[in-house]
Amino acid sequence: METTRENRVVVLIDMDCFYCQVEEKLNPELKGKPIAVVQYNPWKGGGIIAVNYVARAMGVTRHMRGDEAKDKCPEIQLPSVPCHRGKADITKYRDAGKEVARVLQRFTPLLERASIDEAYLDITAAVQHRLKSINTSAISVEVMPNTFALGYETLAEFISDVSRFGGDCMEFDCEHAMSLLVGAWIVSEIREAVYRETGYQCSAGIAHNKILAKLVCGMNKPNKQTVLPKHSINLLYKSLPIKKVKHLGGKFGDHVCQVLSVKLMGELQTFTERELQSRLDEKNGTWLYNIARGVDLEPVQARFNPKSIGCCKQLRGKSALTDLMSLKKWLRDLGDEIEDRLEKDALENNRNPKQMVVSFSLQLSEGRDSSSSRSYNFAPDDELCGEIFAAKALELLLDSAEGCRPKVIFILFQMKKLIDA
Ligand code: TTP
Ligand code: CA
Ligand code: CA
Repeated sequence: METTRENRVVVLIDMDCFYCQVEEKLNPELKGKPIAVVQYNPWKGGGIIAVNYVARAMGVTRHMRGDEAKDKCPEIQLPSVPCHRGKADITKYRDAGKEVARVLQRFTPLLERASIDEAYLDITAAVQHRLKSINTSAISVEVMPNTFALGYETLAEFISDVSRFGGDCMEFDCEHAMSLLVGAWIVSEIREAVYRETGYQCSAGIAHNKILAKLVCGMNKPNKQTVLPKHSINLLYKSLPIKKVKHLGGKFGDHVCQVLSVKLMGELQTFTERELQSRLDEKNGTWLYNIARGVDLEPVQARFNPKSIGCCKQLRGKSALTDLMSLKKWLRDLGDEIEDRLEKDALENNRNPKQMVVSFSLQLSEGRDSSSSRSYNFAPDDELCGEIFAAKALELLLDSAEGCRPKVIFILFQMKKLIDA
């Protein structure tokens, strides 16, 4: 098979109710019970950020307060995210995410971690290798439990379609569908290895590019995987809101919907590439034209470690910082947190940052905010410690506030250009 960028087998693995699974592993008594993980803020029992599937079945959802969850489900357990320096400390979840990624990494060098609990894998090479060594009649429902194919009632129907069409149908890219099936078989084995070695369950989406793999990953959960054959893309797009697609969830997506007066992915197919280019711009027009046809050429990047290390603090409403003392305190806390994480990163990955970017939002008057961002390149003799980070950040912040007394509502520290120490 040709390995063009159009015929890859790309997978998104996403952990099921991740923070809950981490808590259940640390405290096995929680297993099988309804649980939700809450964020530190004690108001009304804390904000829920993860809900396990037992609790979901009882009507508990993310964004409820802990107290509401208790109303819905009195026996629910609510472990909370630990707190350090006045903010959430997610070290244990981050470490668990890394533990999973280390297992995934064994199956392909093309692994791209996308968030704390997600990674893309390009397994095209592994699929081709297996296709050479097996008789395709070995592909059966039994070798890939909990697998679904979009557009089919059962996986067996998809398998039988793939064997029947044998490449004589225009719409049906049989060769690629076969690769996806073999991909699903391999992904079953990958997920099994993750479970065996870490105790965590995950779900997966299997398609020919990142955007589509991500779209179908969440369709069957937990502990399940979903294949998207190319010929089912239009079925998916018929009812899929544009805003659900990666890169279209934010302002750009709003702009697209407004300029073109559309809401669903399927509606985009009525526009020519030229039309899209003239209503948006050349680059975005082409990108949209392609994705409207299920084409996304972005490769899976081999990347285990994040490109930058950052931490932030929202200080909305009453917690907005108005005096220099409390501003200094928060900058120092964030600086110290970054120092800890950089130390860990230096130990694990032998990297040091060459640049620091500080972003912040200031409230100028009621309802009027301004955001800005300043960077500082470390000098060779700068010490990489919280005190220095905080001092530099304060300089940058005061400099951009131009003498007026700032009311700070958001601070973000990012360490960039992480290069071998
Ligand atoms: P998600 O993958 O969005 O959700 P999930 O893993 O809890 O559940 P699902 O089975 O539906 O995938 O997020 C991963 C973890 O990130 C989640 O367990 C908690 C954390 N998280 C937050 O801290 N804040 C948030 O707003 C979201 C969405 C997630
Ligand atoms: Ca998840
Ligand atoms: Ca996720």
